[in-house]
Amino acid sequence: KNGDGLFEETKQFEELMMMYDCAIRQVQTKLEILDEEFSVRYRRNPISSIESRVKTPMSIYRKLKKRGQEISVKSIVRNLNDVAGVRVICNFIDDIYDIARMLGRQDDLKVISIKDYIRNPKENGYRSYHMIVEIPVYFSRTTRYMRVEIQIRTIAMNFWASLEHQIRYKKTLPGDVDLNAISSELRECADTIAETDRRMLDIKNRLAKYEDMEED
Ligand code: 0O2
Repeated sequence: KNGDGLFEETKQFEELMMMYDCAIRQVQTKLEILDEEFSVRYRRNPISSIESRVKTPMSIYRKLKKRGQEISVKSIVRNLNDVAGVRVICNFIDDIYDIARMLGRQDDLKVISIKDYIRNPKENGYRSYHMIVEIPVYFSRTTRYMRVEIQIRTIAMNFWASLEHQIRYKKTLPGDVDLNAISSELRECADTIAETDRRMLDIKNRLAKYEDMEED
């Protein structure tokens, strides 16, 4: 490409990243509104925290390259669903499904796909609820329908996924590190965490019944 072509592509890339950033902010606001309403209505917060990020140019490049896809602005829009990512950390498992249902009901948000790794955990023990959604973002001259990946998980699932992610992306581990042993131990931790999440939910539900009686 000549210099002008590169300039145009860079400008478009910069604009696209700005658009993904705006899409993230809209999804984040939707989530904050749901949490706020919940806290007034039920005196508790389903969302513990929200983390979001726009994928870095390097990691966009690596993903396209790995899949053998074209490296261009058009290709990013067409092929990647997770350039904009929002992670919602909930206290309890049923909060995850409540949030997912409430989001899915919103008229301006289109659910493109759902992967429920809580009902169907991955082989390694990974649990999380993934939604790819598309939302309109209104700019000065155009309306763009932007895709956002939303990962919803409990605090405990997030704790597990962070450590597993760190280990997975460690490029150089000393030769004497037994990866199989680590994997099976992680798997056990995932099961323990899932069991604990279920028990915590059960305790919460038992307490909620008691609170209802007090209010009556
Ligand atoms: P990174 O480095 O976190 O960005 P898709 O992205 O939908 O085209 P895929 O892989 O089928 O492709 O989607 P999936 O299964 O919904 O996973 C998307 C993201 O979920 C991953 O992004 C991770 O962030 C997270 N994830 C999925 N599986 C695991 C897992 O086993 N362990 C951990 N720690 N995270 C997981 P990336 O781009 O793969 O990685």
